[in-house]
Amino acid sequence: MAPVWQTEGFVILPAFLPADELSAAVDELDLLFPSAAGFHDGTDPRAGRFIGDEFAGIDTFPFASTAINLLAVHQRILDLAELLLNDGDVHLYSAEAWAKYTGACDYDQDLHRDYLNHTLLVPSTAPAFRQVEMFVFLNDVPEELGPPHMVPRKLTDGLPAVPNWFLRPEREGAGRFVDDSGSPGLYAAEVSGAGPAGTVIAFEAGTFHRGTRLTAPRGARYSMHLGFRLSNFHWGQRTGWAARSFEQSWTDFVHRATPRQLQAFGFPPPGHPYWTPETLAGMARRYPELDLAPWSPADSAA
Ligand SMILES: O=C(O)CCC(=O)C(=O)O
Repeated sequence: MAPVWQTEGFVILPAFLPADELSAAVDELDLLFPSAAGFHDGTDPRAGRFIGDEFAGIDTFPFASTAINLLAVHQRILDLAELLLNDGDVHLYSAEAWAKYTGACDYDQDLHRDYLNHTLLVPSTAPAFRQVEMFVFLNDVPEELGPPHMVPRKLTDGLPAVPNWFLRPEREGAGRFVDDSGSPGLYAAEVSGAGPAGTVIAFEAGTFHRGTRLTAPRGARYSMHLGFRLSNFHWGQRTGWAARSFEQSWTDFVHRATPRQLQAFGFPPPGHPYWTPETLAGMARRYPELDLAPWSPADSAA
């Protein structure tokens, strides 16, 4: 898996999250989004949000469901991030949940890399400096439900950082970040990420890809989009978790998360000098249901 990710720039892992480990999150999808029937029958009052803007279907972490929050840092997801980044100290810098519905808007995108809003810098091909993004399917995503399409790196390795959008043939655009010369070779080389629920598509921030159209009648696609980097690579950013850490959904997540999951958000690991009687007492007040034993000096020294 790791060599493929390095040569192709992405790896598609069908049903990487087994159904029984996905079900708690899937069962709570309705806390975030309308069901397919609720959207298409117009019976869900939240349906209007999704009309006309593909990005309006995105919720950001912390989500309204603790099970979905926990899934973003599921142990298999963290294992994968550590494997692909070749290091045990990974940081989750972005977590989004996304609902798309057939007919709500045009989900067909032009080929692009995501780096313009995932790093202050540009992607590096050096294995030590990679960021990994992941699409995680929460339902089955056949071709008719708009899976992302990926372009193998061997076709794009010679392309400079700018332009970043290579428009579909016949489309016109302007600006230094846009190339509208057609790029038929890139579109012909696309690999579909279609797969069953639990599929993870892991890709490097410099890998070209795009969202595609939903055509299935009364269709809905639910996914998560995660971004990981090594914790000391501070230039890889998209959000700061503290900005919403006063919300109850964050506290509910913290109360159920493991030290490893919390470390992915920036909690210092057990044994770190931050953990003192003073900070532990404060944390006990802020997060009254969090078991602080793993961070207590006596425990972590053991
Ligand atoms: O949701 C997808 O399938 C891909 C979306 C995408 O690539 C993007 O919005 O940058």
